[in-house]
Amino acid sequence: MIAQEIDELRRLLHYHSHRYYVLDAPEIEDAEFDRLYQRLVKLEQDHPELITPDSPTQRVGGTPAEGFERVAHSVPMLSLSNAFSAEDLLAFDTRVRNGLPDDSLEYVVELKIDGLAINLVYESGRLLRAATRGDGTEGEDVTSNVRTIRAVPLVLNGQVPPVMEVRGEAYMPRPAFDRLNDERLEAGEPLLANPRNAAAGSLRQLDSRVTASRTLDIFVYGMGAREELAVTTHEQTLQFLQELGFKVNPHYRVCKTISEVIAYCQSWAEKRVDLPYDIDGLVIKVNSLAGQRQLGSTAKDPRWAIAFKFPAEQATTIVEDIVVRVGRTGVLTPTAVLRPVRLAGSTVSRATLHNEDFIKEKGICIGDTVIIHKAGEIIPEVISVVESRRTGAEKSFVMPATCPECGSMVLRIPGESAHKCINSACPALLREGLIHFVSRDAMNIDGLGQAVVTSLVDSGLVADAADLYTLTAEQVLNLERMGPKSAQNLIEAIAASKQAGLARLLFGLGIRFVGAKAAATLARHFGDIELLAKASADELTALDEIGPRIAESVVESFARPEAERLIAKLTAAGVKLTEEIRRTTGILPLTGKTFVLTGTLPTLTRNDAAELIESQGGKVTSSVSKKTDYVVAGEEAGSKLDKAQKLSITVLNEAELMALLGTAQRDEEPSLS
Ligand code: 1X8
Repeated sequence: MIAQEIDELRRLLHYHSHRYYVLDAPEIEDAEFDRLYQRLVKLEQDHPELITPDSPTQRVGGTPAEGFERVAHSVPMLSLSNAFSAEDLLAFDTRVRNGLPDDSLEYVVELKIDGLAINLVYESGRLLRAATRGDGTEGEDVTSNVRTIRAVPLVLNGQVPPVMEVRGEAYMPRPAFDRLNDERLEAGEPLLANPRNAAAGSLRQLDSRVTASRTLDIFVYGMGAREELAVTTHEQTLQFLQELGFKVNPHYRVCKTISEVIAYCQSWAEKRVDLPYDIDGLVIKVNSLAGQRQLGSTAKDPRWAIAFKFPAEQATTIVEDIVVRVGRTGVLTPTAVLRPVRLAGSTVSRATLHNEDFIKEKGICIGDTVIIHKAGEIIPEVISVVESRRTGAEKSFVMPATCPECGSMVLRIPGESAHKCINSACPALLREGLIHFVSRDAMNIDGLGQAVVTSLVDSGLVADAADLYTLTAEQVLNLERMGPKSAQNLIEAIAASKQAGLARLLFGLGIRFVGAKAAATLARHFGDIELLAKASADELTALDEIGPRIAESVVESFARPEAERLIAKLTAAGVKLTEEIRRTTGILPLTGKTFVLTGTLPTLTRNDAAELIESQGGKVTSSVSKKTDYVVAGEEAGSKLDKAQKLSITVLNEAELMALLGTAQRDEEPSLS
């Protein structure tokens, strides 16, 4: 009687938890589910002899394990070979077609879940064991932890073979990951780098109660050991697994051509961000199981499947060394030398460590395993140290007390995290300054890479930026690894850069705080380096987007005697030190403004005034309306002035008009070149 009720409750709970956790389509209220669950708990408490391991109440074990036992997989869990491009997929298709000549080939394309591969062993339809992939032959027994994943059926539906191995990927959904990290932040615990690491950590808990408190999920995608089944394709395998009660990812597609496969893969590159879990690519498999058998496997991976990998945004690698570079301002920047690793589509071997504080904060040591990502577009950065990989052989980093370039003293700038070489003649300053001078947004000199700049500086041929312009092809040819053709090209590229103009030149000079934008503003306003060099800080700050910090730095830079010498040398070399005064947007200062002229102005004729206004983009109309911006009024202005006052439109006299034009006009003077 009691046994019957217990059976019925288990059947109901099994059914509803499948609806809830696997199908994401509950049929009953949570409260109703809880009521059934509590009833079962009660009955089992009263009749402990009736408790079975596959009861829904038995997902979470009571006592922590000592460690994880190693278990052998009866069929090895192979890895997959990788494809990083459409070409790689085409090559895969060619290999498959060579191995399966006369087949009507089909592929199944599935999402590649970024989690942990798990092998589930069922005996007579009951979950017997769950193991990690490990080295592919032998993994760790994580049964008690995997049992806490609600989407893992403890009992299978329907008729099943006596022994079955099911493979899938356990993962942590992104919302659960965010929640977990929020909690850890609150508790002052170190944050987890990504959902994958969080899932791995959760599954490696010795206390399954901790695992149970973490939301993990699973998608299954294949089988290891299997008895003879009626299925003949991979697609049928997926459907069969679904019928048994497993969670199969719904986004799989059967494709008849590799172009279709490629298009489907590419479509996920963008759609992936909308998924509530991370995928790191797609898996492409030959659909026919007979075809799979015919192709077989290499020692490492099956020939009938391949993983198409998205460019990774994060990667794990080892800090082999920490080197210090001196930048063009003399600031020492520590850089991690990494064991090369693929990241976001390229191979990365360095990451910036910014400064000493950053290294201390992250606790980065030489020899550490670290997780890196790409900050912005290009520069890789270290996110965190994988402390569990520490061996004790790691070495901590100390900022050098002397400059690695010139041996001068290094000082930490008070109030900043930067360390700086105190030698204003440090060769690094010249070299790095030149590298900046020739860079794309500055003088844009092709063929002047770091190596060439370094040899130019080391050989003494170039002691400042102006020296570049007196180089000859013969001198350049004498540098290492320079052929006659590239020497000639370089000289031509240098000559061409003479016309780059003041904005690029100013940016290239590397004046502190003067970025490309400020340089352009200054160049367009002053038009000539001589005028800029004479400008006061007040004149500079009067300009839009030029603050006191930039102004002071500009004034200070031009006050130095070296600046005067450099300008003289650049002038002598024929480098253009002017800029046409114009606006990048092509918009004139009075564009969009409407004027009405009325009365007699003291000196300007009406035509003159109109021409001046129009030359700066303004429009002159004859009647005053709400759309009028200014009314210019002279002697004997009549009704138009009255109307302007009624509509609260700004009224200008001639002097005020000239002032309005004047401020704008100064910007518009032709350049002095
Ligand atoms: C790994 C994964 C596979 C699939 C999905 N996610 C993965 N991480 C799949 O087949 N749908 S297959 C696989 C492997 O064989 N190493």
